[in-house]
Amino acid sequence: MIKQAKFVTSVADAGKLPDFGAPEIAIAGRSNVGKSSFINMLTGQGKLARTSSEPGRTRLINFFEINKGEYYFADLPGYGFAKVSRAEKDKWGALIENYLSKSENLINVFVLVDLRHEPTDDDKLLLNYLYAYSIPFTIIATKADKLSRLQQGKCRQIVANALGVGTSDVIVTSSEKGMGKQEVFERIDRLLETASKL
Ligand SMILES: Nc1nc2c(ncn2[C@@H]2O[C@H](COP(=O)(O)OP(=O)(O)OP(=O)(O)O)[C@@H](O)[C@H]2O)c(=O)[nH]1
Ligand SMILES: [Mg+2]
Repeated sequence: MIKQAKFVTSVADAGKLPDFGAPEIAIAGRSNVGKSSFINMLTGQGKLARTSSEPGRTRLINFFEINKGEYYFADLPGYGFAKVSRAEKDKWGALIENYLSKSENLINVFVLVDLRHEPTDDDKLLLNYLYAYSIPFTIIATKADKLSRLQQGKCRQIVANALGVGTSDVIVTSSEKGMGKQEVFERIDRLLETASKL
């Protein structure tokens, strides 16, 4: 459960990462996949993380404090957006990579993928990176409301196969409908419990 949430700070430079001394969960995924909407759904604050119909809007890492510092969300810039320059892509890529490799408090990366589409090469690149650095992750499929119940099941399997995880490892969500919230909170509780024992 999230009782309190607030925006804390934005970071454009991985050399200036904040250290809150509390567990951090990063929200990663392609541009427009629904990262900011997902944070808004979980916190119950529709306008906490800025969302946009224009892809590629979140260009910074935005940090959100949850439950008065119990843990933090790091909303990462979306990757794989075609309409930005090579230089800008490299800059975002470096920011994300630096964050993932340097963050002291990162306990898990929520990798968001659109349930309707096969994961892209960029998604697989991110997962390979997480495997290589032994960073634990959770696969979250978004925008389930755009599919029928039957299609949701089929697509869940396609996503899981493409990413080399079990079907039950893919949490199906819809920020529009508040779907999957319970499962996500259970996951977060387990992650925090594990982190507290380290
Ligand atoms: N139908 C539906 N639309 C969604 C859902 N989640 C997000 N959207 C829409 O998808 C678009 C992008 O959502 P954002 O939350 O801004 O996506 P983002 O991943 O934060 O995007 P960047 O910050 O640009 O990387 C917006 O128009 C949202 O309203 C969902 O669960 N269902
Ligand atoms: Mg965003």
